[in-house]
Amino acid sequence: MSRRLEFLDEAVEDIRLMRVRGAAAIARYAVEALRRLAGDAEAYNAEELFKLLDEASKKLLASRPTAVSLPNGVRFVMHKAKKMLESNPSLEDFRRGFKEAADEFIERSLKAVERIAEYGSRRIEDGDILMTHCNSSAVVEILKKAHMEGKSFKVFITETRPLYQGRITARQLGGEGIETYLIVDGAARYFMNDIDKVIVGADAVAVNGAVVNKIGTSMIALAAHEARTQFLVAAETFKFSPETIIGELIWIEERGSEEVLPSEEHKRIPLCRVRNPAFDVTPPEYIDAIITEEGVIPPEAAFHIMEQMFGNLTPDELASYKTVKPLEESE
Ligand code: RI2
Repeated sequence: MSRRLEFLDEAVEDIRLMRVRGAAAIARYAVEALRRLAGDAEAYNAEELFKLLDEASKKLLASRPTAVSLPNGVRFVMHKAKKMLESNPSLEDFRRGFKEAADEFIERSLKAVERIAEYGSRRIEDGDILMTHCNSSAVVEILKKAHMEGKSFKVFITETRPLYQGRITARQLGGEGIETYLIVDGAARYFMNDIDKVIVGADAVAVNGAVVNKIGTSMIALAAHEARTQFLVAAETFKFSPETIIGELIWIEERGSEEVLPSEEHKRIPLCRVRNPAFDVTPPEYIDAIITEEGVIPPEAAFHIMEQMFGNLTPDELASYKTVKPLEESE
């Protein structure tokens, strides 16, 4: 196997095994991997390099299926690459152009989170008791900004089984001097009457405004709805899924059973299968607002955001560079 493919396989494995995780982070990581390939790969001409990038894109898209930021990131650079090819560029110009496109995506992604922090922090009030689920960089940045602005608030964090990303959130917020309570996922409703606002991240937003996020999010949204607690989602516009406009569904990743039950113990329990979906879907009627870098919108406005972002793409282009069925699905 060539060095180029080894490097790519490592990037795919980093995402698949969640050594790199979080919807925004995996998109930037995949685009960074393509950028590196565009710089390093041996090719005779731009067309050959495009083919290598295209193959690599497909491998990266097979790493994790749900976070739509990943295909949107890949689509962003690959469509620019395709456009460049039309003018028969030299290999060097193509390499340079591709690297610029990758830098543009990464910069936009980071800027979007900054803007979201700005808008989102305005929704946090002094004295608020908040709740969050899993670990979202967009949510953490909102809370850091509100804290820097001198607002005082506390955050309930669900531990987020099976992988306990809630602990990462607690560490990050605690490191900033923000007071937190770590609770088991099942305690979300128990505390909901004390909560002013729930704020979570997103892996994908569908055309009807439904939000795909870490498993358990929809139960928390349901409890928030029942208690009339505000439910906010922080999502960059590249988490919006253009494929859903043309009727495609968002794949819900189902991960291995050992994340839930170690295999040694599993062997000792007869007739027990483990199901481990990583995400669920929160319907738009449980969501008060989605905080994007374009503004704070009602979920019903998702279509307009998509029109703005992807309106220039043909259905074929929308259908290209999709995530694909996971490499490994548990029974
Ligand atoms: P940011 C995470 O998925 C969580 O579901 C989190 O809410 C979402 O990505 C968004 O994260 P995972 O990678 O992009 O832990 O806001 O499965 O960082």
